[in-house]
Amino acid sequence: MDAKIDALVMRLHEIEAVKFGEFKLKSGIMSPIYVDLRVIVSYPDVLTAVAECMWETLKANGATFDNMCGVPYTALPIATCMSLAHDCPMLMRRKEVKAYGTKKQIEGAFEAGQTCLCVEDLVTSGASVMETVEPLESVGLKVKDVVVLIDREQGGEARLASHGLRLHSVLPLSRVLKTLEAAGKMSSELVQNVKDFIAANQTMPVAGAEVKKPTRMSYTARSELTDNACAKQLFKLMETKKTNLCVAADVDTAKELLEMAEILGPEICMLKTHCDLYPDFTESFGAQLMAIAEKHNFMIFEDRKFADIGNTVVGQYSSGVHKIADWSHITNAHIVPGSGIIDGLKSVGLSKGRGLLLLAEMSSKGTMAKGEYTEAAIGMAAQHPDFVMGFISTNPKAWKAEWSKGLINMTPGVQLQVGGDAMGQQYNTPHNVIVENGSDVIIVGRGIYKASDPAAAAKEYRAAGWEAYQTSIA
Ligand code: S5P
Repeated sequence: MDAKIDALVMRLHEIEAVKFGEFKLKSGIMSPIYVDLRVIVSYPDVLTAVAECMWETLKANGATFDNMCGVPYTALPIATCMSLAHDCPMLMRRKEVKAYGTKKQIEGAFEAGQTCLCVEDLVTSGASVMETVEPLESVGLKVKDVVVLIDREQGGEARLASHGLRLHSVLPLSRVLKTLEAAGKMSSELVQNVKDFIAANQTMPVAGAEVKKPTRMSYTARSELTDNACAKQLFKLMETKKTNLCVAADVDTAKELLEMAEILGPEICMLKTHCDLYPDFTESFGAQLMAIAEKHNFMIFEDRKFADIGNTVVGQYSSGVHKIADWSHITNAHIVPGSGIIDGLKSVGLSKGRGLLLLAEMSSKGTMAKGEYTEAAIGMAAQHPDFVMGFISTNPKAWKAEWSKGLINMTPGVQLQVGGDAMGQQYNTPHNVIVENGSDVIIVGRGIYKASDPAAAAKEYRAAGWEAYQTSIA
């Protein structure tokens, strides 16, 4: 089996299903490793070997099951090969079933109570496996075992174990590295580089790591501590809807924004807009977006980043082309002009029940918003508890100055992997943002709206953000 697995690793490298270098992932993050197993369908010898190694791993580990179901799409041909070679019935999960559709989510012949094996090509956090396990369980099937070809060793096994699932992997990523290094395909420096990347991108706390005592108050408890109407509504909404995900839908047109709002509405607590991006902005935009927000129960945050003197921002907030105060529950401001900017915005927004976020820190490399500047923002927020609802921040847990627990922290620069883009944006994971850095809301842009399936990506971020909140709650 060992020689067979080594040979498979070499073939995967040859056909570039596993590549090393500097890869810009679709999400914008730079990664030293790229695994794309979709290509194996074009190499029948590889597909056969993958299916055989997965089957042998299952049998060696004593897994038993009545039927199997692949996670769409890459694992479908793998499951089909195993099914045919070993005469084991297969089921299929439909990926595109709408909540209101009449089509079945699980296709095939089965009986409730049977045990179904879940087949996946690659596991990172375990979130996409859960998207197949949940519908299988909802039709009465039992899922005990999950088999994958490659485990990226980023926390997927622990996450699946927390749902009572046993992960069988043919190739933990460290095994891939070991084989390729021994064959002279990777330098020891490159191996270390990949190991560092994996260590920095854990999606679950690493076993054996020191477990920090939870310190967080629940969102519900904090809704009692704020004077601001928007903050109260948002804290309660997050708890009841079970989401702390804000999507930054930086799409090109108002039309696309409204479409995204409809699609992502069920997953989010807030939608962040940049209305000056839309060439097709019209007077009716606000009313249309408000109707969608009401329907799906989320709040609107126009990320205007006001930065002028009080007198000027009054007009910028209330009138002009965009009339932001009429439709956006929340907006934000830099404190660079001094607290007069808050007075100006408050004179427009307070009577409308709006909330203001101060930019206390920023996610971009080289930001000047740190140290004394951040402390000044905390001080200004304390002067306006009725209107200032919280901060844009990146590491509120490390702040020296005290801030009221009624103030809410929202963090941009979030993706499922640590990294950055070519223009200074820096990304952190939902777990780090919420648990390690003490923020409340994850703001995710390209990680969701650039994904091939934004709704599925939003589900994944929502689950990661909520899981992080729950692990940190007192
Ligand atoms: O410090 C900040 C503050 C904000 S509001 N850094 C940010 O990136 N943002 C916004 O968050 C930014 O304008 C964009 O809309 C979003 C991040 O998008 P992403 O595509 O990088 O996730």
